[in-house]
Amino acid sequence: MNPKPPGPKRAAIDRASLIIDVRRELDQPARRLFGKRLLTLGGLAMLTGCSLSDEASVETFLTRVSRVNDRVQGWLFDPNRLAPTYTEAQITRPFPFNAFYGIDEVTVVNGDDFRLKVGGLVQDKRNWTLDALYALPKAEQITRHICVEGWSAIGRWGGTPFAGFLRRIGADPTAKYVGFRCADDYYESIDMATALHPQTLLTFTYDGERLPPKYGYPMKLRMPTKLGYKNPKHIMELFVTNTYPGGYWVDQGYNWFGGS
Ligand SMILES: Nc1nc2c(c(=O)[nH]1)N[C@H]1C(S)=C(S)[C@@H](COP(=O)(O)O)O[C@H]1N2
Ligand SMILES: [Mo]
Repeated sequence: MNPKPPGPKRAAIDRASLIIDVRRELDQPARRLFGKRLLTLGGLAMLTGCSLSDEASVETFLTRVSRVNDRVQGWLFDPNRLAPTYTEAQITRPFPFNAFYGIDEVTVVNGDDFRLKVGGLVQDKRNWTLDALYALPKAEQITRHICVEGWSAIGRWGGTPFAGFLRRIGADPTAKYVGFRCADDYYESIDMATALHPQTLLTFTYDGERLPPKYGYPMKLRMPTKLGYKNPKHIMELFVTNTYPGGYWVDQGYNWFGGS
């Protein structure tokens, strides 16, 4: 965490004053775009590589925030820029499991009679069997998943580009949101620009194998431009809408844009 930037010394890291400092930093004119879409502290800590539990100074954290801001806002907030991809050797093994419940309570969906429901502002509302989904054009990527709880991990997901799927069902691309309902009562929603982002994949495999229950069988929407909680697992239903659908964590106070 060197070199030491100038500025008054501050003692222990205090969450409240950190937030105030980050806000002040982001209020500067050059930071405005980023400020509007303020990341949570957890997300910022992850992206800066600073652990706020160590002795790192507030000043250094803020310097990193500004740097990350310039480097990251491109791919995190610009629908045309790409998130970094990684090599096979960089994959985190084992990839962590996370949900709002423990791993022994993972939802197991029966694939045989599974049908993905599609609704809202789409022309073709037919349900999809897994075989029909597996027959769609394929794409795979190795990207970093960042969880606001303070960990990140690199994984390899395979599936079909979501933009192509939305085109196929005749989704209205001028609609504001795509919402998701999951088998475990989780729900999420994303903005249309992210839904159409080239790296947004509807995924059916993890590391070359069928997605196991813990990682979201039968499918997970994988968006390397969004933090972990925006990436719904166990998707049962999706819909296109102009009515803000919210999300499981967002409705408990997390930032919806969810670059955070
Ligand atoms: N259906 C569902 N999707 C979910 C969650 C969940 O609890 N249920 N948790 C989210 C969070 S906070 C994270 S970090 C990732 C974890 O995905 P993983 O188990 O594949 O690591 O799933 C996201 N999607
Ligand atoms: Mo998460």
